[in-house]
Parts: sequence; C-alpha cells; structure tokens
Amino acid sequence: MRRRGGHGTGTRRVRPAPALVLLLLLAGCSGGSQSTLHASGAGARRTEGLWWLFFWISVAVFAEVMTLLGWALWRRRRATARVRGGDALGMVSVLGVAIPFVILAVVYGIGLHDLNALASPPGKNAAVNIEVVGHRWWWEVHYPDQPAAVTANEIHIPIGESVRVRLRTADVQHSFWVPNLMPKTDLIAGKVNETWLYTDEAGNYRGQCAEYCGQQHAFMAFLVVAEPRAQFDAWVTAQAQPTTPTLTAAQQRGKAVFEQGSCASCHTVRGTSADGTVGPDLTTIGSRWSIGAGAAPNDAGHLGGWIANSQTIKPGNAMPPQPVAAQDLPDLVAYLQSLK
Ligand code: HEC
Ligand SMILES: [Cu+2]
Repeated sequence: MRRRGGHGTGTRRVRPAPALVLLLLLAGCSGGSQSTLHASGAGARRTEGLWWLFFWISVAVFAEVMTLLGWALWRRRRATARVRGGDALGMVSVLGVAIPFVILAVVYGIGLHDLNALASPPGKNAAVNIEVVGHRWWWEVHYPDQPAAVTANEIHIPIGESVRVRLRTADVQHSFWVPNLMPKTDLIAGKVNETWLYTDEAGNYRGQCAEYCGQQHAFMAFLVVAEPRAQFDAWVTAQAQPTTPTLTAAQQRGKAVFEQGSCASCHTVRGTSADGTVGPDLTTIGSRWSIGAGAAPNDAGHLGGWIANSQTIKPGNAMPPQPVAAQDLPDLVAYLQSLK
C-alpha cells in the first residue's frame, strides 16, 4: 500500500515550544541566594557583567541571522534576481568570516581581561585567610589566623575586606563555588588552589560543590555568612574556644554517650576526649546552619534521625548507622545542641 504524501504540500511549519522558551527565560531568575545573576560580590559582578554582554551579543547575532534568512527566503520565493558569484563571495567573506572574527576576538579579549582581574582580590593583601578542605561530601573549614578555629560547611567572612581562600581536597576533585560571590575554583588532589571572596553586602550566600564527586555531590553545600567585622571577630573567637558549657543532667549523660561511644573515634569536640578526624569537627555543631552539608535542617528531630541512621537522610555518606540505644538518643541530641 502506498502512503499518500499528506504533508508534502510545500509549506513546512516550525512549531515553537512556548513552555520551553519561557523555562529558558526564567531559568536564571530563580531564587537569589544561589544565583550568578544576583551578584553581591566583586568577583561575581564581573562574571555577571560578562554573562549579560555575551547574552546580548548572542541576541544581536541571532537577530541578524534570522533577518538574513527571512530575506533569503523572500528573495527565493520571488525567484527573480540571481546573486552573482562575486556578490556571494563578498557576502560570505564579510558576514561569515570578518564580522564573526571581530566579534570573537573582542569577546576573547574581554574574557582574558576579566580572567586576569579575577586572579587577585581587590586591595593588595587579603585581610582574612581561610583554608577549606573538600571531603566526600562535606567541607572542612580552618581559620589559620586563629588555628584552633575549625568548623564545617559554614564559612564566615567580614564585609568590605578581601578574604583569601586556600583549597585542598582530602580525596577526589571538588569545586568551590559561591555563585553570588565568586566563580568556581577546583580542589585538585595534590595541589593547593587559591581563590578569594569579597562582598560589601551582609547576608547569607549558599555555596555548592560544582565538580561531580560521587553519590552525594548535590548535598555538598555550604553557607557563606558575610557580616560586619565586629560580629565576624566574635564568631571566629567563639569557634576557636574549646567547649565549656554548663550541662544539664541529660546533656551530661549525652556527653558520656558521645565520648564512650563510636562518635569520638570519628569526630572532635574540642575540650573533651573526642578527637576523631574522619568526620566534621562538632565543637560548634549546635549553631551550624544544617546537618550533612545542607542535607537536613539542624533541629532536634533531624539530629536524632541523622545519628540513628544518616543513610536515610544522605544515602552513601561516610557515617555508618550508629547503634545508639533509644533511651540515650534524646540525651545525645540535647548534648549536641548545647555545643555552640
Ligand atoms: C565512621 C566514622 C563516624 C562515626 C563513628 C560517627 N560519625 Fe558522625 N559523621 C561522619 C562523617 C564522615 C560525617 C559527614 C557526612 C556528610 O555530611 O557527608 C558525619 C556527620 C555527622 C554530623 C553532621 C555534622 C555536620 O556538620 O553536618 C553529626 C551531627 C554527627 N556526624 C554526629 C555523630 C554522632 C553523635 C556519632 C556517634 C553516635 C557519630 N556521628 C559517629 C563520620 C562518623
Ligand atoms: Cu564535591
């Protein structure tokens, strides 16, 4: 049986997918706390500017090509004039070679210039130094100016000052990215990479590992808290202190469970006998923005769930389910919440 050419009438319609176009347009507009298009830092402002420049150049090129295409179709339909060989060659040389060459060369030059500018922070010397070590799947954070200050998945910086960030990895490649503040910098095995942060706007900025590093790559987030210098100083000083909270009876029992159980072999709580280094330092876990590097909010319920079996919250993470007796769990949670 022969098929009849139902569509072969000569007019071919291209259907635009409006939903898709809208989705693309809105893709950059979602949320301000982790977005390159809501720059709050000197570095991100540069990449945002570059992004818009490239965007408008692309729009102009697209419009030009579509106009020429429309013109060509219109001429073809009229089928009157013929383009002479010389004209065609001239057109291809100018529109197809010379103009793209100029555009690409200019864009390349601007890109190189910005890349160079991004290499060093505003002002000659960074006022604050931070060392970040990537782990699967969490961030270890040190403040070398106050060597005792160690934390995880949370970085505080003073506003209006350049902050130098040194990046290492304990295992595979990761990438340090705070979209609102700074473009990505990779953490490469056997190497120390450097980047910097600078912002004048106090606020919380979400960061994210940007190099696929395994199962929980998506939950390898962190928070950058930018605050006035005085607040920042108070925070770092507090991080550097060993814990000396006055504990309630329940928290005291929780502490004993922590120190005598398996926890102490993987976690450090400065000021106690727990000095493990496999997992995050928990000296100030009570004030941290999340548990599991953004995997869950830091409240009593999630802490209990995490300790009993963190694998249900963050499957594949390096903390095995813990055999903590049900009656001990609330005490342990109360103890952890007291660590601020
Ligand atoms: C075998 C090592 C190991 C043991 C034992 C262990 N943990 Fe962990 N723990 C980890 C690792 C690794 C992480 C980080 C997981 C991640 O975010 O990917 C972690 C994360 C945590 C976190 C979240 C920290 C944060 O900043 O996000 C808490 C709270 C915690 N553990 C409490 C405990 C308690 C309480 C015990 C004992 C009952 C315990 N852990 C036993 C390795 C361990
Ligand atoms: Cu990673």
